[in-house]
Amino acid sequence: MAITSIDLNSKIPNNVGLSDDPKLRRALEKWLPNYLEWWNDMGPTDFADKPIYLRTAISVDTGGWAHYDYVKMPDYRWGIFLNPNKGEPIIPCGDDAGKPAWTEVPGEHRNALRRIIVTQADTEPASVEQQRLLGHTAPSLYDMRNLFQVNVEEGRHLWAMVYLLHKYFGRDGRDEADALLERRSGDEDRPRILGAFNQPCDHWLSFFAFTMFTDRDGKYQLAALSQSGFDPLRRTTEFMLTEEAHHLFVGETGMDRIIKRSAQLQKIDPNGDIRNQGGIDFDLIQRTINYWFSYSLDLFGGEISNNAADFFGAGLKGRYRENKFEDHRAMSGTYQMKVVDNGKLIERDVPLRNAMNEVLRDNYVADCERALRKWNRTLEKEDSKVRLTLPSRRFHRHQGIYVGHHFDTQGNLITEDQFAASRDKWLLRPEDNEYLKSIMQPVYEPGKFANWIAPPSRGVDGREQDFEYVKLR
Ligand code: BYC
Ligand code: FE
Ligand code: FE
Repeated sequence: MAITSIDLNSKIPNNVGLSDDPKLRRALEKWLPNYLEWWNDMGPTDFADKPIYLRTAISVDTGGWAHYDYVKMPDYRWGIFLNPNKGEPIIPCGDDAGKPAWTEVPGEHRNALRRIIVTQADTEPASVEQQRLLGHTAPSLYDMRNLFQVNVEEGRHLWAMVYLLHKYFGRDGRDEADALLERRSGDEDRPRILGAFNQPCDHWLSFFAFTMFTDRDGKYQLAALSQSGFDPLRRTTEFMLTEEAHHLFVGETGMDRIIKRSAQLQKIDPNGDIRNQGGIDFDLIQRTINYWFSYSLDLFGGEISNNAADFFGAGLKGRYRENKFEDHRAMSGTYQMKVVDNGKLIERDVPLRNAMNEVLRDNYVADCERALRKWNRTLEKEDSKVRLTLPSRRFHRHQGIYVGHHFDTQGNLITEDQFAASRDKWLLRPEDNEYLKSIMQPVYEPGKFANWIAPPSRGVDGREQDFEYVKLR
């Protein structure tokens, strides 16, 4: 069997030749019931017996990998898929740039590589846990279906990483794979690894902001790992990126639909009072943007980072589209960034390799700015004067060089007291959640949408908007 063709009859669908590796197959088949137990305990609540119109990966060809049909979530065919190799892969970056890529884990990079894979893996089940109650307040069957599509694919992303741990990291890898099912988002004693993945995501405004801003970190981290010298990691993250595009679509268009509807409700109301019409006011939308954008910026790690320099130098993690750069070693350049020095912001030159987290964050911020421009065009089209913005990247940070200092949303240094006094103006507050939960009543009739969100411009897989995306009866 060619390595690129998918074995769909296997208990675990795969294109990695599991049938030829009985030991690995047995280990993964032993992990499978534990995964399903985790899914039943911590995955979406209550909709396990409902057929959902989901896409499943059945091929790794760019054109035809997706197959759409009704599936009950626990029966989803979670599989292991690597993109095929085109030509002889090389190490894209770092000290060994240009040499043949590794098909086994190099001993000297074993710990670093395991850590990267475990960190990536941990985010996938975490997000499913954060979103587990949202089906109960879905604004439409279309949105409910998209939520569950994202959830099952995050589950598959966990499989993608667990495969690497089991195949390449022996006993340690198996232990890490087990631990991934034991940590819990938001748990005091055994939390998920990264900050954003322990924040609550209790309503759909946060769901759309999360898939917009936090899944987008996923895109850029996966893109950097798809420039890895470790060939299996590169090939698996390349395939994950094709699924990730849908998550970002859900987030960006979900926010856009809320913004559009809010502008319409503002026009309808005699006093321009959006809440009076049961909608989501723009200040609240702005606070949500500020909140999830700042937590997502943290996911890129410190601005000045030895880890980042080591990962790049070792060829484990490259830049976004590393192939577009001429110099893949990045030994000599510097990166200018603003640092706090003696109570003032000053420019400092940092060796380029140490600034690799910030370089990737730049790509991310530019992408978010593009989405904001799009949302503001929507406002313009609805004759609204409101404009939404991204806060400064220094605002409300919990990782990196700005921790311990306080900034306003423009990025100006302020005192702790000034920050505390404005906090409720800038960031989500408990009453926001109460209000949002009060308006988020489920809408389960095909083709109907909650009052606080505009319908999408088209359905899924060419279907109509009133298609029965989830069969609840
Ligand atoms: N929260 O040198 P530093 C996704 C830790 S999302 C808590 O500044 P480094 C998805 C760090 O671990 C993509 N801790 O950072 C999205 C280190 O700990 P130790 C996930 C944090 O190492 C939505 C210390 O601080 N993929 O796929 O250069 C839904 C100093 O570290 C945080 C990856 O993350 C934080 N935010 O970079 C579903 C890729 N940030 O050594 C899925 C793999 C840093 O002191 N991970 N720390 O114990 C990495 O490449 C790196 O670990 C990071 C951090 C970029 C995350
Ligand atoms: Fe993912
Ligand atoms: Fe995702």
